[in-house]
Amino acid sequence: MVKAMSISNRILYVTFLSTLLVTSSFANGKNKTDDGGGGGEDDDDGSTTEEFKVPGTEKTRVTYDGRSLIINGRREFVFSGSIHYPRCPPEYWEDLIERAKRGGLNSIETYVFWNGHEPVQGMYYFEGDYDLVKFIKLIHKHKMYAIVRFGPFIQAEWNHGGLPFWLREVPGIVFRSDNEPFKHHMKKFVTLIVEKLKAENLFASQGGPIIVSQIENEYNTIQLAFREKGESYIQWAAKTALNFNIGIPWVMCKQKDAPDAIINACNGRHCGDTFPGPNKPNKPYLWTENWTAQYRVFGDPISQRSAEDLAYSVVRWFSKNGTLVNYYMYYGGTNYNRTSAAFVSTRYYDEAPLDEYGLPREPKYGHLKDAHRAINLCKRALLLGTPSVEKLGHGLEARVWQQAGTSTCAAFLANNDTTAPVTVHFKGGEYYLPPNSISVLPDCKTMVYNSHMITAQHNARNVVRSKVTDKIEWKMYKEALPSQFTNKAPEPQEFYHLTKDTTDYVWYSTSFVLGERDLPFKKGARPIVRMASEGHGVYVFVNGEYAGSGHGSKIEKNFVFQKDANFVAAKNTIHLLSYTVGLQDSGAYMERRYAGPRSITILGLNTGTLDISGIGWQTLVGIDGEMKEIYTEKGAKSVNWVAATGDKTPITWYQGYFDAPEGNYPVAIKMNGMGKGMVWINGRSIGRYWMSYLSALKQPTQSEYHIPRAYLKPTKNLIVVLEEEGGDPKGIEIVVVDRDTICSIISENHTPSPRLYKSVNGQLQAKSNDVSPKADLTCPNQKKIVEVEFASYGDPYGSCGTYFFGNCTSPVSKQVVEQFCLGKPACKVPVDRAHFSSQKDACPNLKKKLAVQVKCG
Ligand SMILES: *[C@@H]1O[C@H](CO)[C@@H](O)[C@H](O)[C@H]1NC(C)=O
Ligand SMILES: *[C@@H]1O[C@H](CO)[C@@H](O)[C@H](O)[C@H]1NC(C)=O
Ligand SMILES: *[C@@H]1O[C@H](CO)[C@@H](O)[C@H](O)[C@H]1NC(C)=O
Ligand SMILES: *[C@@H]1O[C@H](CO)[C@@H](O)[C@H](O)[C@H]1NC(C)=O
Ligand SMILES: *[C@@H]1O[C@H](CO)[C@@H](O)[C@H](O)[C@H]1NC(C)=O
Ligand SMILES: CC(=O)N[C@H]1CO[C@H](CO)[C@@H](O)[C@@H]1O
Repeated sequence: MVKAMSISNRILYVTFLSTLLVTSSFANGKNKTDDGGGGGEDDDDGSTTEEFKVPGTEKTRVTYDGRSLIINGRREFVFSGSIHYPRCPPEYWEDLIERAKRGGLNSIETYVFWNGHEPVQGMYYFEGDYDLVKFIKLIHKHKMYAIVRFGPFIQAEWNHGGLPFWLREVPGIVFRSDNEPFKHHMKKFVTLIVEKLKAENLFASQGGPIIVSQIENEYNTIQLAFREKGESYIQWAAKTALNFNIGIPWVMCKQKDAPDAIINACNGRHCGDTFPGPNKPNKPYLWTENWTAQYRVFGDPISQRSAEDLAYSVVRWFSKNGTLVNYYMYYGGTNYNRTSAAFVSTRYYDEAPLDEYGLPREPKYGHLKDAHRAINLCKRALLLGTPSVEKLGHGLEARVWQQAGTSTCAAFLANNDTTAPVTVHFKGGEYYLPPNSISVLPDCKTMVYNSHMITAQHNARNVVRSKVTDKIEWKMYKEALPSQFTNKAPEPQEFYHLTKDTTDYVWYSTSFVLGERDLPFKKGARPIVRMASEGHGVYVFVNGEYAGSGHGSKIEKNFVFQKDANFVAAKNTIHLLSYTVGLQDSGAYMERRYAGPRSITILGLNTGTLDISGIGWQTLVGIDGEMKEIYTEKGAKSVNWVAATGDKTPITWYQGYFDAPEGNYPVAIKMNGMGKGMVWINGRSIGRYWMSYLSALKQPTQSEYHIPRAYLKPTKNLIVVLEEEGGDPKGIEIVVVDRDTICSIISENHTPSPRLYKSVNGQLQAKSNDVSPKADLTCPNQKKIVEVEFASYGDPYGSCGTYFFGNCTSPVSKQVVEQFCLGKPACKVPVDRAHFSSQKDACPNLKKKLAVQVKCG
């Protein structure tokens, strides 16, 4: 519940409210319902705003001391999540912000994306996906705080780390170091953004939502490369930031020597255990990037960060003086068009609490929400008390926060051991701690949360072929090898210098004459074309025939292509279609990264190796279909499309039409049978796909690509696919995505849920007499439970979507769960022997677990 809103509403005050109102799905309109996962309860932490007041700070809207940020005179915890506006169409911003708020966040963090705002020097863009002001205003509308990281270097797996390409061409520039050209442009852009936000009164000092800003980003990682210029640059950056006088604190993450007034913040996975602390006693513990998973590059296998591990580190952080956490990412979204950095996949942090489609990924979303509740139940002890540490044994530790002279006491019991559960004794009580877990006792007695005992529901994502879009009639347009070029030089010219990052492609071509005596005499022996490239990939054609392809990787962009080909005793022509997949986003001297072919030789000739690197190379920037914009309705008319034959010719365009899939669920496209390229929907690029780059597990890194419903019309949507390698589009499927499979797995010795507690004047109170463990299930979107797909009371195992029976299961498991749940939008099934032991219990000594999987519909 929102409380104490007596202060004028220009002033921001946020408590951790959760309401019953939820938009039914990321992709649809206005229907409101509950998200499930135990949401919907009253999250009142019972603390009054009065008690967190800090004398004499009312005038400054946001300040800080060694304990916390002080916002409008009060100490606050900040639970923040990163959502990047250009990684999501604006149609969904509000849904995402609401969902983040329901996940227990009170703040949204974003970077500012310079190369989106100033793609051409002096030409600014703040509309559509780049409407930063609108995004911040929506955060304000939902009474949340905002953290803005100006960069302007942001890394973020974003093309060129957010720096515009034109910046590379400023004479004498060295990025992120002490030199006039860089400082001039950096200051100019940051000033522009600060002024823009100021003009809209968006800083907290003006009554707006922005409470913290950041200048630069993880600079310590490259500082040494610039020697004394690194030091003077960071001093200058600090001074520049402070001189804006925006009345809110500035941070620098991963900057251990952040100049004073600027707070050095931690980025990492386990800041509670790795952060050496602020560099001055009057700076609070802030955690600006807590990685909710790991971003992926093409070629990577699936990676996960478990909800348990994430919850452990967040609770640990707050138990060790932490007062602000930012989940990086809370919603990752999509790198549309050509916005991802080198080799980064289109899908970004899909493993975040809100998945790529904006659907809550359970149990991560619910379990973190519970962690926020549990921490808030300790708010008074944490913010008004003092800490002490008690060792309870090897790897066992109690951190206790007590307010002198009162009964206010909160404890955090950690078992930092990767192998064994332990029962610990603490203040006369006994507590079961699974390995690598931390428990929260808001009154130093009652355990309301343990990071490794999840009471929130789980869910599984279903990807279902759309019925409506079963068949797309594909037409194709094959690109011819170019014969007209725009540039000529002795050697192949540097790639980025040619493209200026307007396209992924450059054609390089040359020709040379071979005589009879050059070619091998041996029948069947063919000369080999060998090319060393600085990246990222190439398609090679010899005398009009496709010879093959090669590419580098995120780690090693350079590669060597080598393949035999059909050379003739006459004039031979080589065409190389060289490509890149985004600019690099990190490291020192980013302005000096190069790509493209470097040296080309013909091996296996009778007359020895022929070096053709310097014999004259013509170039053409971009490919024909792209230049003619044949991915738009209008541009499509400029070429001849014929029925697709499935003959797998490289550099072929495909087009077709489809109607919007049924229902309101998010939509994606599965690129089965395709190699590499890009997809456009009604003229808008949904990003690069790369199916042929397999991970070590022999799987594509990403097979499904998000099509925002906002890009779709009800009927006749134009889809255009550029296939570079030669794929066959007939395997492509349009799919709809849901998380209507929900689950719970819970044991007899689970902690109760923090949802069952509240704090009344700082005293912990159970909301009901019954706090025993229950499988707690709520369908998304007001749906009802239509089927119990799995139920076992005994020793089941597995995860949502794939549970298995163990050695002992109550024969009435399914029947009991059906009685509790079938036909209902939500249900709670007690993990109680009385319900499940209709007959004789076959395994009375077993600690029982209940696993339930149901389908909502
Ligand atoms: C919202 O719910 C109403 C009633 O259940 C339904 O008729 C309507 O189609 C729904 N609208 C959307 C956008 O889902
Ligand atoms: C937390 O802050 C207190 C008071 O400033 C300090 O004594 C203590 O060392 C800090 N704890 C950690 C884990 O840094
Ligand atoms: C666990 O404890 C060890 C030793 O005290 C410490 O070095 C490590 O950082 C801790 N790890 C975690 C994840 O808490
Ligand atoms: C995609 O990026 C190109 C530049 O790389 C730009 O010209 C184009 O407008 C972008 N298209 C969309 C739909 O954002
Ligand atoms: C079932 O029993 C077998 C043999 O006692 C044991 O190896 C196995 O781990 C048990 N399975 C489960 C799920 O407990
Ligand atoms: C290890 C890891 O995930 N690091 C990432 C943290 O987030 C920043 C975003 O700015 C990335 O650039 C890092 O690579």
